[in-house]
Amino acid sequence: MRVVVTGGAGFIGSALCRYLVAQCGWQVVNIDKLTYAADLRSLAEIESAPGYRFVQADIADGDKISRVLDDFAPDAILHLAAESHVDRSIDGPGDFVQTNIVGTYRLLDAALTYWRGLPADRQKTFRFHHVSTDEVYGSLGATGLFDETSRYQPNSPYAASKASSDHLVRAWHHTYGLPVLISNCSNNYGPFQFPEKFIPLMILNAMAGRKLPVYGDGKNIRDWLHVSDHVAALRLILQHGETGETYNVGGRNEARNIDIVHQIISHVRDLSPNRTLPGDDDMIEYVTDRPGHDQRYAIDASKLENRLGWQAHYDLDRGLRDTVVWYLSHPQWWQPILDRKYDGQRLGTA
Ligand code: NAD
Ligand code: TDX
Repeated sequence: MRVVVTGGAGFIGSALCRYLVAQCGWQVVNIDKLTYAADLRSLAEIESAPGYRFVQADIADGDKISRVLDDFAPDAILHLAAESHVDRSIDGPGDFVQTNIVGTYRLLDAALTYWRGLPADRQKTFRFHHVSTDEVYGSLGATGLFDETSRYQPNSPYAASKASSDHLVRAWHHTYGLPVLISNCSNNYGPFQFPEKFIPLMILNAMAGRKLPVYGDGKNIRDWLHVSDHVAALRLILQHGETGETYNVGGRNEARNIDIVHQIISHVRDLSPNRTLPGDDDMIEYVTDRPGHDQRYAIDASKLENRLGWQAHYDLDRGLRDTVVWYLSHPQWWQPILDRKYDGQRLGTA
């Protein structure tokens, strides 16, 4: 398989490129603009593999994207490039509208032109796979799960921009016949995640003796999916999913934020006994809640499990422990990220 991955220098995209090149032996061209969230060092394992190539480009640059498609002639596009952090979307929604909506539109446009130029047999097998989020469905109460028929009710600017991109992808299938797939997944975690996100931020703060900032009362619930389970699902959906369909991906690992924080502290204590940590309550700081903070996300992944035979391998406790081990043993990856300044400030000091 020859595939273009967009956003392949980000957290999930880099895991996907490593998996497809190193484990599946696929040819991959990674297109990424290299925003603050990108890190080419996450691709060191495959950077000199013959099947891998990196192109720096903005997905909104239709001409450049078209040149890559014509030159590489992929069998599929896996679209992951996005602005991905909810808090940033609240402070500055413009980049989210530009990349997640306008960028997806331009990418679809380039993909459609490319697809129309393919011979009939390759048109049939080509796929445009759009990677999206469970946040498009809004927030759940104490019970219930999101499935593929759940109503779209995005609450944050990020979620609204991803919902818009899902609708564009769907329309390009319905109107123009582009063979698309959409997957909506829950919160990912694992190695190489940028430390503005909840789990790596809490791990690094605990390791450094900094306060752990918990929004609101800490009782919001997320459904955690290990990134390696996610990339395996993406490959399965791409190869065996039905075009025009949506697949929800979730690890059946619901947890309250505050419980994750306690688990992380406990793993850090356990795995680095030479580090003296104060009691949990002295490490945790309850801070002002995120505006419009969704209460609960939870995914029903039975369509993917029953039709395509996917299973999550990680339970949350093992996944969290492995992730703490990874951050403890990779300061050379995260220290330069913490040392950089973002809009004049270091991460975690806002
Ligand atoms: P990330 O922020 O770590 O990486 C995003 C990547 O996209 C970066 O490398 C960035 O440089 C690139 N990018 C941004 N704008 C671009 C543009 N205009 N052109 C080209 N490249 C651009 O994000 P992630 O966590 O890896 O998420 C990947 C995808 O999965 C996103 O579409 C996100 O919405 C979706 N998703 C993420 C999660 C999660 O928990 N992380 C959950 C559900 C869905
Ligand atoms: O410092 C923090 N303190 C805190 O309590 C941060 C950064 C987060 N939180 C809370 C907010 C959420 O309830 O932790 C939870 C997880 O927060 P994030 O890591 O920001 O993730 P979330 O907002 O749930 O969105 C994530 O999952 C869906 C990804 O960032 C999105 O890209 C994805 O679509």
